[in-house]
Amino acid sequence: MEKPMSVITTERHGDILVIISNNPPVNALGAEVRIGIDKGIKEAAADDSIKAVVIRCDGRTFFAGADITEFGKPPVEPWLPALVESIELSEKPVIAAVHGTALGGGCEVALGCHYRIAVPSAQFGTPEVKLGLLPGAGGTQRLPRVAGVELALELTGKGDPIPATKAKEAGLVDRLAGEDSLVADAIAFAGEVKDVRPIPRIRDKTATASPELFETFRKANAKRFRGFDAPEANIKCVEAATKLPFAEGLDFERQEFTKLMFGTQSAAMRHIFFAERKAAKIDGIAPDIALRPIRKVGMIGAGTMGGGISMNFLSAGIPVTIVEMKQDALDRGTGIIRKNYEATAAKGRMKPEQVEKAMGLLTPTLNLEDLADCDLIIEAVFENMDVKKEVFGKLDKIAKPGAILASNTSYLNIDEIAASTSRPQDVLGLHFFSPANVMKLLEVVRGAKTADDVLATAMDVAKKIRKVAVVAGVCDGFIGNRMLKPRQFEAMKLLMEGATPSQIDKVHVDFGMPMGPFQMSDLAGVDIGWHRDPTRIENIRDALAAIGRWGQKTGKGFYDYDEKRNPSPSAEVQKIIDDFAAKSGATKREISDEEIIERTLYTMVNEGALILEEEMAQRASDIDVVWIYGYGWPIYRGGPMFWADLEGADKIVKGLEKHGFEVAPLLKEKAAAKGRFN
Ligand code: 3H9
Repeated sequence: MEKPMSVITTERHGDILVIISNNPPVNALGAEVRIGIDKGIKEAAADDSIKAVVIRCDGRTFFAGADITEFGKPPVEPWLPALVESIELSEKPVIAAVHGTALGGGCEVALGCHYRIAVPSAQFGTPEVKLGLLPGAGGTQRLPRVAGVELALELTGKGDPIPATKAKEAGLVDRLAGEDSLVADAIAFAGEVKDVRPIPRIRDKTATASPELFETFRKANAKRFRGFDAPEANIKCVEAATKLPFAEGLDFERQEFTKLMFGTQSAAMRHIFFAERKAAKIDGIAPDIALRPIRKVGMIGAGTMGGGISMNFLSAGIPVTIVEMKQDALDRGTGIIRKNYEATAAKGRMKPEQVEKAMGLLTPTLNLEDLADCDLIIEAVFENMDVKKEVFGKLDKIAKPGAILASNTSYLNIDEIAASTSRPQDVLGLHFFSPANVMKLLEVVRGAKTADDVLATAMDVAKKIRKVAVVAGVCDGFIGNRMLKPRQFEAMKLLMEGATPSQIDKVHVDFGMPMGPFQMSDLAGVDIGWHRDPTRIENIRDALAAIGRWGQKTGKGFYDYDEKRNPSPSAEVQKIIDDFAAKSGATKREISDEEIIERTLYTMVNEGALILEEEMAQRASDIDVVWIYGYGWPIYRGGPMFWADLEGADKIVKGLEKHGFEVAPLLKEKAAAKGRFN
């Protein structure tokens, strides 16, 4: 987007000076903006004919925060905290006129103002915690003083915004403007308050709370905050607002902010913020390429995946025709979709009429020909190449010209599938992750012949259904599952050499993963991919599956489970492991946690390097996005390739070589050049 000539302009409306920011796309508070506002405030102070000031933004939003691209670069004055301070200390009333999203530093600018007026659709929030930070321009000190300690904890600790209507109830907003008359209403408001003295400043208020409030908040969110540094820093700062005078509170906030800003967690989370946005861009394809319209979607298969995938489109208001082979499977599938929606409604996250609206967009059928008018058809049938080829062969005859044909395969060759049609340019992979209506990741698999506009349309559709999409090339398991393989393989080998499932899982959970490889197996089903022949026992998994240890669903897998699904180590499993180890001649030994990291996580990085070398991912940050949004890699470690940069490529190479792994040339190159992936 082109920058306007001057990002800050001023206008006079009688004795009111209006400072206007126009810094697309989101009015981030970069140096030019800060300098301009500062100048405007000084201009008002120096001019006796000005009685009050309004600060507002052009474009789609009020300031969406500090300019994150400036972080880590040499600071340019005025720094945001100083600017907020100079607004607050202005001897002429300053009014913030808010539309869109007043986020982070933007919210803090509004808090520095003496009055806040907002359109009802505006949102207020301090999402810094999601970047591993805290509102460092006085937000942690002013929010509790104006909106109460409880709300300040929610806003800063969790980072989710609140609507202007709620902000008004909390005292954060003084007045709601008409949706289309913000500027006029703000100027009128300024006229009303221009002579009011003393000028109301948030710094003059006090924040009080019972001491238990903080502990209760910590406890209630312990699971969500596990491993993260920023939530605790936010809590401590809000607590400081209740104990320290304002100026000392600001000092405390500054110290905590600086610690976070120069720590690795925030660097990782900022990396992911930009990585997620970069992932949407396809190298070599013009961003303005004409897209194919997607007005109607066809879904083949009403099982868990098909149903979940359909829900994404229904929720986005896009009609879906869903096909099954048998009536009972169709009824079961549509029944589950309804049940899922009703469960969401029961939790208050959807209105009953929205459930009906979504269900009204669903057309169940047993007839594949009913997909003839669909713009995008997604296949989610049994994971078998012959079955997929047959389906695509049929689709080729049914689908209208230009329809996009997608497979939800998680590892099969898209080019081979595409070759069973006469239109391989219209074919690609859309690999959703289970549960498909919940998981944010979508791997968009680009076949050798996939047309540019087909790929670009798929990326656009992904955004419409609120997925984070990453382009992957055709290879076994694409990006995510391909990297999972060495991890699973090594985890099994480690069992034979003396590690236990709980030791390996603990290392992964301590690292920040939601669960370890064996906990994941038990959740997904130990029998997944099993050949279903109880007499053929080739590995530990076969042995467990053969005796019904299928995981949580049968009450036992790698672990034993009680009625509440609490796991405990199993003597039966240990015996199976020991028997296999004895048969293979492996000598058992003490396995260190370090070795588990080297063999299960360094091997993933190694595979990631191969993926980059083979150009199966566009960039290292795309791999990070896959692992954050598809597999629960802790966001504060920035994804496997970002983490590799933190560990250092040379350390990873040494770790891999120690255990005899073949190291990817790209990884070796990085190690030799002390280079980074990101
Ligand atoms: C902070 O304020 C610290 C202070 O407390 C203390 C300082 C001392 N800076 O998301 P979109 C870019 S920390 C720079 O696709 P949407 C973004 O990269 C900040 N760039 O749009 C993208 O670029 P591109 C606290 C930014 O409509 C383009 O804008 N604030 C910033 O889906 C469009 O973004 C936040 O954390 C930024 N602050 O969503 C808010 N924000 O086109 C972060 C965006 O090249 N921002 N960009 O890919 C957001 O949450 C969303 O962008 C927003 C719009 C909801 C505003």
